[in-house]
Amino acid sequence: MSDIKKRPVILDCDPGEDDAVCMFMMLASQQFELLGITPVCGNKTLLYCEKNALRLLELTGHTEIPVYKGADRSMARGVRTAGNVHGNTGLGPVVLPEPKIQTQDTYAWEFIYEMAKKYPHELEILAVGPLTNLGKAFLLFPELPKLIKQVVIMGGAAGLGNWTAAAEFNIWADPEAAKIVFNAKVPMVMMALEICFMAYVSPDDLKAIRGDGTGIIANVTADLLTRRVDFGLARGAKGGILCDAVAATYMIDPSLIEVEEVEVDVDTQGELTVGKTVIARDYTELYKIKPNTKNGIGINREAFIDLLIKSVKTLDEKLSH
Ligand SMILES: [Ca+2]
Repeated sequence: MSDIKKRPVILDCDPGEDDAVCMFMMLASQQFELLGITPVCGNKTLLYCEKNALRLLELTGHTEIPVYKGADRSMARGVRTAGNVHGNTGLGPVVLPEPKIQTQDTYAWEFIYEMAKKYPHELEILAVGPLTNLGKAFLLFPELPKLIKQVVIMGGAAGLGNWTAAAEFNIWADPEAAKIVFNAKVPMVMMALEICFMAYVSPDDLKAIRGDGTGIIANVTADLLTRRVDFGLARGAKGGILCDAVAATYMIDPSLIEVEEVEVDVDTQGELTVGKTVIARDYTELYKIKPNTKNGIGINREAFIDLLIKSVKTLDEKLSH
């Protein structure tokens, strides 16, 4: 494996319970060189998201991966967070010690640009929070989009939103940034709400993730997911969703996810629809669409769960050595 060139990637996130699982999956995969993590204000304020990123790197023994200073508010709408959806700290019931490692002095958007110049046409960005850091990067460095291989996001919805009636949280939290990113002519891949609902975790999956209960990462992952599974079941679903892990799955093994080519733009003006990802398919009659995004429309759920379990086991095996 060592002589195979690794894929340079930056993880942009707002940890966040499902961000944590996404991070675990990326850290476990041997395919990537994780160049850095760029937290952003989202599920919680930046301070919490930043600390959680540092905590999760310490937990997994990956303190060599640098964390950069991200945006502490949206581009035009102040500080927007998900309140207590992810618990008081952002990691639900999981309590981790204060981090010893620290955030770098460099800003996220500068780091992204530097890495794009260092790895032109190779750098991939996995963005699973509001798109503020990327939006700023694209605004400040107009030549940046053409240097990036792809941006894979969790965000948006073809149909109903989960934060407002029309909008999914990540896009609602910074619609102006999302609009910049979708219009930047960079290859986009979107894992929206619909595919996240397909990729639910059942109570049996949760047991399998925890395994024999001796793995640190296995236990943390199961603890992060328990409330979500209970919440889903109480609402009549078959389990809980962990959105950001779906985007990590696309990065690791895109064959598990079916995509369609669509044109996506973001509404920043609507009275009721600010933050809605407006998706045009080929049956739009008024004009020929110009596809700018691959949108996930189907997932091999069993293989997704297997990949999740394998990732958790890999991290625990590394920790036990
Ligand atoms: Ca997230």
